[in-house]
Amino acid sequence: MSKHEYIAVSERDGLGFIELNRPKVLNAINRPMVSEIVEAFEEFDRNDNVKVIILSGKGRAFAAGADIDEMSEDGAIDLELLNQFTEWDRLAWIKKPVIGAVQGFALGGGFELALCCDMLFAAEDASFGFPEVNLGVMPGAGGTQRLTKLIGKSRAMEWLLSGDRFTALQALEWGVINRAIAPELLMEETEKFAKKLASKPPLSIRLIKESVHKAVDYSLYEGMQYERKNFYLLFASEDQKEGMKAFVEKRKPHFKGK
Ligand code: DAK
Repeated sequence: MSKHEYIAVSERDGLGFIELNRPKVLNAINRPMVSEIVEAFEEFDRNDNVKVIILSGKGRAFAAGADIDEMSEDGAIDLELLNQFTEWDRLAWIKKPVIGAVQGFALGGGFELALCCDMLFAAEDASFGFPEVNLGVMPGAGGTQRLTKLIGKSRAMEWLLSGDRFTALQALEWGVINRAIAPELLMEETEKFAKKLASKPPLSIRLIKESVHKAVDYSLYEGMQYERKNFYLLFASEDQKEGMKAFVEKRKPHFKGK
C-alpha cells in the first residue's frame, strides 16, 4: 500500500513523478499534503536512479490552491505556531531539475507550488491566478515574490491585485511557462523533455540549476563569482574528463554523475 494519502508517486526511466491526488477537491493542498510533497521531493533528490522530477495534478486541476476549508477558522497565532512555511521552504533546496506539468487550474497555493518548479509545461487550457485577494487574504508561500522576480512589477501587480485568472497563452507570453501544449500531449511532451535532461551529465545539470537560482537572488557580481566556483568544481568531475575526451575521440560520452 502506498504510504501517501494525498499524492501518487512513481519512478520510471530515470524520471520521478509526483502527482497531486485529491481530484474531488481539485487537488486543494492541505497540510498533510504539503508534508507528503516535500518528503517525496527529498526522497527523489536522494535517489540515484532519478535524474529529473515531474510534478503534476490528477483530474481537472493542477491545484486550485490551499485547502480553504482547513484554514478558514485559523488565527494568526495558529499559523505562526504551525510554522508550515518552513516545510514549504525546503522545496527551494531540491537539487534535481523539477518540471511542472500543469493542466486545468493552478490557483493560489497551487500557482505558488508551480512557481517552485524550475520549468513549467502547461496544457493550452490551463489557467493561472492568485484569487487570494477575493478571500480577504494574500499569497503567503512566495507568490508576490516569485511572480514579481519572474515577470516584473507591473505585470505581477495586475495578476496579484486583480485576482483574475490568466490563460496558458498569456502565461507563455509573459514568460511564466516554457511551453503551452495540446492537453492530450502534455505528459508526453513533458516526459520527452525530461528524458533529454536525464541523459545529460547530472553534476552539470545540478550546478547549472543552482547557479541560475543564484542569479535570481544575488547581484550580478556575486552571481558571477558563484557561477565561476561551480564552473571550476565541474573540472573535478569524472564526467568532465569523459565529456571532453569523448569529443576529441569523436564518440558518445558515457556520463556517470561523478
Ligand atoms: N479549497 C478547498 N476546496 C476546494 C478548493 C480549495 N482551494 N478549490 C476547489 N475546491 C472544491 C470545491 O469546494 C468543490 O467541492 P464540493 O463542493 O464538490 O465538495 C470541488 O473542489 C470542485 O470545485 P467547484 O465545484 O468549485 O468547481 P468549479 O469548476 O465550479 O470551480 C474553481 C473551479 C477553481 C474556479 C473553484 O473551485 C474555486 O474558485 N476554487 C477556489 C480557488 C481559490 O480561491 N484558491 C485560493 C485559495 S487560498 C500555505 C501555502 C499556500 C497558501 C496558504 C498556506 N502554507 C504552506 C501554510 C495559499 C492560499 C490559497 O491558495
